[in-house]
Amino acid sequence: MRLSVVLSTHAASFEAVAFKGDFEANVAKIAGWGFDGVELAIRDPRLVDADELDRVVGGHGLAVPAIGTGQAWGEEKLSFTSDDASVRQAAIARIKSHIPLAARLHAVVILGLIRGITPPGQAHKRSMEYLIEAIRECAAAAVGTGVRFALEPLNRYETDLVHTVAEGLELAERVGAENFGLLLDTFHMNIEEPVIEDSIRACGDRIFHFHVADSNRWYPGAGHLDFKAILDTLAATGYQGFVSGEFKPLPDADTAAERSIRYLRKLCAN
Ligand code: LER
Ligand code: MN
Repeated sequence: MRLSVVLSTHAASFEAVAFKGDFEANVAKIAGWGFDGVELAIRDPRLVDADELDRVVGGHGLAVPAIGTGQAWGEEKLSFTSDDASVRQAAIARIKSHIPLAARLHAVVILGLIRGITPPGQAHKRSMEYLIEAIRECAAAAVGTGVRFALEPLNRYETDLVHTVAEGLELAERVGAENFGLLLDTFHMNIEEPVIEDSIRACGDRIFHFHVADSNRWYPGAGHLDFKAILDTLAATGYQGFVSGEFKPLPDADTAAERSIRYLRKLCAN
């Protein structure tokens, strides 16, 4: 099993000095703990020097399995489902702008909170139509590049749009694009799925990426999820991608990362 961890790098951290300092130091630590990859949170790819990124990440022998895009919602409120057409267009343009970097890194582009939340007064059905239009446009723009998009079902406290794997699969059916699938996250699944393993099986080859956090969103092993059953089920689907740690930096980021890889490697060895 190939393991990665999310490097939640604020956009500013990718700029000039900070990028060369903190970013490289973090990448070196992640490689040192034995991870195979680093998942990058990138608000805007224009802020990233792709050559420098390649040098740092490749230099430490790490892959970049996925690019997270949620900061564009968190910091700029870009949303596929806004009631303002210019905001929807900006969100689509932002996601399309990730395609060249994702193609270069062979990374999946994550569609998480960029889907937004239904604005007051807008029907849920309308939001879903906007969401489908936006994903179709992004997916079409990536045809021939090898880039794939993964929408992440998120728990009900974060959005009103697509909480479960079943809803995600229905969306994938409606989008109808080969390069569109789902990102499953054990933290969200623990809240929304009746039986996590059944949902993993149902998603099968539509699993394009996978996040792990324990029930309390601490590192795997710190809560009550059955990671042995979850990861065995994931492997049985034929999933070849990365299992990416996305958890709270508690008791601190370094300890969490180190404990997570120790726990997951031991689990896989048994
Ligand atoms: C992002 O991968 C995620 O899981 C969300 O909970 C972020 O808000
Ligand atoms: Mn996640």
